[in-house]
Amino acid sequence: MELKKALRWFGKNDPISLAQIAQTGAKGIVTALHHIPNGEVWAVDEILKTKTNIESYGLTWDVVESLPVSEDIKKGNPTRDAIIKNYKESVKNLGECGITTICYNFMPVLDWARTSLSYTLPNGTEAMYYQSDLFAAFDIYILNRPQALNDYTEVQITAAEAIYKTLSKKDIQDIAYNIIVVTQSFIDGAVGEDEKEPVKLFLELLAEYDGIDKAKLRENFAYFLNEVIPTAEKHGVNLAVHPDDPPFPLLGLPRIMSAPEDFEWLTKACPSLNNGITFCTGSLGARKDNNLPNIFEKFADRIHFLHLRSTKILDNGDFYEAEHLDESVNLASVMKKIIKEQIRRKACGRLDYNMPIRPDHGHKMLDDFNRKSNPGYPLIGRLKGLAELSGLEVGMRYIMQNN
Ligand code: CS2
Ligand code: MN
Repeated sequence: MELKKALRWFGKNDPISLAQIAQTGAKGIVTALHHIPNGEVWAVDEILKTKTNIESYGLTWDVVESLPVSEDIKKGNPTRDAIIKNYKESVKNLGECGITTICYNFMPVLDWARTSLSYTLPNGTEAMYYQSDLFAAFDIYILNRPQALNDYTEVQITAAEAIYKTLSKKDIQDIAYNIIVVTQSFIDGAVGEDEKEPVKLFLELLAEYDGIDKAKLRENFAYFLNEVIPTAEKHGVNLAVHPDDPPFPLLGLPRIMSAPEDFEWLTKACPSLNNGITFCTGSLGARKDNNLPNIFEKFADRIHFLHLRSTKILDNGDFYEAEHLDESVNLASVMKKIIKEQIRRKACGRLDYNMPIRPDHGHKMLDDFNRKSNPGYPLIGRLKGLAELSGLEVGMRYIMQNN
């Protein structure tokens, strides 16, 4: 028995090809139908085209990441029922094509957010970085978000102002690009470069959440789950919500999948085991109070997909994406629990015992600097992560079997 190791592929527009991924040791692919607009049905023939293409490289399509949840569903707009109907249709079609794990998120407006996509580490590799004061400077002085000043302390505002004063025009463009364009286009699949007036557009998107607090967002999430999960159950599909990244509220937006109490809520809102979690150690690990091995253990039976990497949190709360096995996260302990859960599921006859894992992001390194890639998804950096995680798995399995 071996965990299903996978890499993400962004479809035909991904500068990294399936042929390259096939050489990394990955057996599975995590992808989406990026060419289909949010909210529309994924038809069986479209799903099969991608599936056949993946299989022609000796790989399998193990996970959909993501089947995006439209903003209208998150906001609870009257149009949501029609979009949810399409979502259910896509879930059914995927199930019928044998693709039974679907990752998605319920983060308003943003997906993951970083202030830098290319922070240079001492050995010359590049990582993604989140600097709180710079993020606040973006919010208060670049976006000029109307409510921003109410969301920070005096100390934070002073620090943000000091940083803002040091920024060049190019820095300002870069940070707006990193936060707005990259995360927005991640939601749609590929990173575009010709976004018009991103700040204005972004402020409009944020303003649509006026009056939607944590309780309201949870209510809208529960509505979605109770509509979609019965369809997932019927077609043998597991849904796996991705945690908030970073796991705290940003830009006045509520975030509701950040910590164990949120997963507790998720479980109660819709108890079915098909209502599951993507256990992303990198996202959850950006909060010191999230104990990853404990969280895994508590929600193990509904973890359907794993993103493994570590996050290094600095004393002031800033963080960066460290090497996959960096000691800041106890991935060895997590791996042990994953293997235990796999064995437990198999013993009780569950078909979904083989939870797919992927290394999530990777550092940019070596030949990655000569090749285009989506932010966070360089080839060599992820290959390194995958190789390290595979080694950890083999070693851990050996120790568990021989003790
Ligand atoms: C991913 C997320 O790149 C990443 O950090 O883990 O973008 C993830 O794909 C989405 O949140 C899932 O909907
Ligand atoms: Mn992740």
